[in-house]
Amino acid sequence: MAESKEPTSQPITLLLVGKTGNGKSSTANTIVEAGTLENSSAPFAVAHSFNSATTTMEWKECELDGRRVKVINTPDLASPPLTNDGKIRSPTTSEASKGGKSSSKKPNRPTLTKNKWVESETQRWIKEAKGKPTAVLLVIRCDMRYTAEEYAIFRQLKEELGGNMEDNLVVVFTMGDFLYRDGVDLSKELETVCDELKEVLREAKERYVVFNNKSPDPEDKKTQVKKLLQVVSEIATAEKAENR
Ligand SMILES: Nc1nc2c(ncn2[C@@H]2O[C@H](COP(=O)(O)OP(=O)(O)OP(=O)(O)O)[C@@H](O)[C@H]2O)c(=O)[nH]1
Ligand SMILES: [Mg+2]
Repeated sequence: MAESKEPTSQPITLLLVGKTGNGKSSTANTIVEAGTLENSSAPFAVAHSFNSATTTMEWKECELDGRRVKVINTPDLASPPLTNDGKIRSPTTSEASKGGKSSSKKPNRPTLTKNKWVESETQRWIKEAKGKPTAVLLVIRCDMRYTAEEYAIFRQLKEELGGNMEDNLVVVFTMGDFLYRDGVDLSKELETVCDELKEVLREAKERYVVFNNKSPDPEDKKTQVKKLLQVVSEIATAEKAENR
C-alpha cells in the first residue's frame, strides 16, 4: 500500500523557551519556514533592538514531512512586558488566535506581580501544548558564555513546566554561523564549558542541535530542521515504548 502523506491528527508540539535574545523567534521561523505553513501569517517577530520582540506566547502550525507541527514561541520569563510606568502588563486571558498572538498592547489591562505573570504566562503555554509538548527546545547561544543568570532561567523553567521537563528537553544552540566561521568543533568545545551548562546538557540527555538562523541557503535551513525533527522523533518513540 502506498505510504499516506496525510498528516497524522496529533501534531508534534515544539515549545521554544529560553533567555531573551537567544534566538527563539528566529529558530521558530526557521522551523515553520522549512515546512508548509497552514496560513500565510507573518513570521514571528525578531528582536532588532534592546527590547524583547516576544512579550507573550504565540504559535503557528505547519506541515513538515507529512507531519503536523505546532511551534509555540514564548517570552523570557525573566523579562516580563512592562507598561510605561514600569508595571507588568497582564497577558490577555483569551485564547491565542490561530497563527497569531494575544493582543498584549490592549490599553487598561490590569497589571500583575512578577509571580502572577509567570504563572499566567506558563499556564497558557501548557494549555496550548495540551499538557506536555513533544519537545521543549531550550534555546541557547553558542557564541557567548553561559551565565549563572541563564542557568537560573533554566531552573525556573523546570519549576514552572514540571519536574520531568527534561524527559523532552532538547538544547538548540543558535548562532551556528559563528561556529562555522571560526572553525569550532562544538562537541569538543562542550567538554570545556561551565558546570551549569554541562548539567543542562546532562538533563537533556546530551540531546542538542545547532541552528544557523542566518543561513542564506534555504536547503541548509531545511537540513537543520530535519536533524531537529529526527531528535524529536527519537524522544516520541522512546516515550511510546515506555508507555507500552
Ligand atoms: N548571526 C546569527 N544571529 C541570529 C541567529 N539566530 C538569531 N539571531 C539574531 O539574534 C537576535 C535575537 O533573535 P530573536 O529570535 O529575536 O531572539 P528571541 O530569543 O526570540 O528574543 P526575545 O523575543 O526577546 O525573547 C536577532 O537579531 C536575530 O537576528 C543565528 O543563528 N545567527
Ligand atoms: Mg522572540
